[in-house]
Amino acid sequence: MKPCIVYLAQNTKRDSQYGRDSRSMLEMSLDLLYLNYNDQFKHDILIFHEGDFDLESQKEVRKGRDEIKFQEIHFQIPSFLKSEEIPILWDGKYGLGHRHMARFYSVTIFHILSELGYDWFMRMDDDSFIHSKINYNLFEFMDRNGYQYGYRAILKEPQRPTLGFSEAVFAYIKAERLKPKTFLDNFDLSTSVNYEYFSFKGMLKKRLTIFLEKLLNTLNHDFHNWPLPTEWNRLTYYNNFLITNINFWMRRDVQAFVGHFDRLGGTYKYRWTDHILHTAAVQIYLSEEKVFQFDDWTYEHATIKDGNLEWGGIFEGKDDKNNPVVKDFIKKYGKARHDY
Ligand SMILES: Nc1nc2c(ncn2[C@@H]2O[C@H](COP(=O)(O)OP(=O)(O)OP(=O)(O)O)[C@@H](O)[C@H]2O)c(=O)[nH]1
Ligand SMILES: [Mg+2]
Repeated sequence: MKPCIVYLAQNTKRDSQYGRDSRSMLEMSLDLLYLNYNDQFKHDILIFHEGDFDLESQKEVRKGRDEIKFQEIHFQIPSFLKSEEIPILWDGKYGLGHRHMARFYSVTIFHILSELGYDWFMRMDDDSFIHSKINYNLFEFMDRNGYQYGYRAILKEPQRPTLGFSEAVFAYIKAERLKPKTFLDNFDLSTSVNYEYFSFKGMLKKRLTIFLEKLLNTLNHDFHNWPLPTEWNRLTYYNNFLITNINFWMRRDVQAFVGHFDRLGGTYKYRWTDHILHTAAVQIYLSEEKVFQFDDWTYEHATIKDGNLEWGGIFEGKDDKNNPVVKDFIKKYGKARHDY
């Protein structure tokens, strides 16, 4: 087993997307990671950057911790997309850097790490903070239990950056005649707007139609489990912390799926981000028992704007009750927000 921990980082006191002090957050995230975990386990930590960490800054961040290695990368819009179709600012707000980051984590990272010889990785962002002591090796825990994808929290993604995504996934699974493992559980038939279910008659009609269509599906195509198309519930893995097996992502079928969505260009055109693609890929190709939610340790990932909690928050570990960090955070910003 050759695991690593990965950051994508920016050496700035004010990042262009959110105006945050990325450099200080990175150092704080690393200090907590070492204090609570990596002092014990000494995994390699790769910090990807776009050339803005010079040797002096690298030394300052590393602080003598030899496991930390800096890796320079350069982002560009892939040549198979037409750059004139891609908005410089998506919705007048999200710059290209944010979308490069999304492509990095949903497409390129697996190849880069695989070529470097790694078979597992854990993702941390500069605004990801582990607040509890973790006394077991996270990678060995995953491997020993047969898990391939681990996450810490679930996020209900807002509708705007998912428009068309689940339909595109549907198109793919139909054309490829796939039988998704759990992705389809996230389509709630009862919320369908195609039927007049406000009256008793309407409800009966709806149930009967669903039953008949399902029956027809089963009779005609017993290889699949496609439901009637309705709204996706948009529950996604909040993947600013994740831990996954790279061999899963390098599987031929998973690569075909990821490549298909990369070529569609939805990341750049519609801001279909890395966590919605991860969620779909994991839930199409991995059965439930291979996906694991950590809940024992306390994790913080919060988007704070003008002193207010916009998104995310602090997620208390069930084995770390009464951590003062949690109380202080909630007192200042309130409970975690992960539902739109
Ligand atoms: N080098 C580089 N890093 C980036 C860029 N955009 C984001 N990152 C880094 O990628 C990681 C994830 O970015 P975030 O801005 O936290 O994105 P996010 O988690 O989707 O957004 P929030 O949920 O609001 O935190 C962070 O460590 C960022 O510093 C970029 O344009 N260039
Ligand atoms: Mg973040």
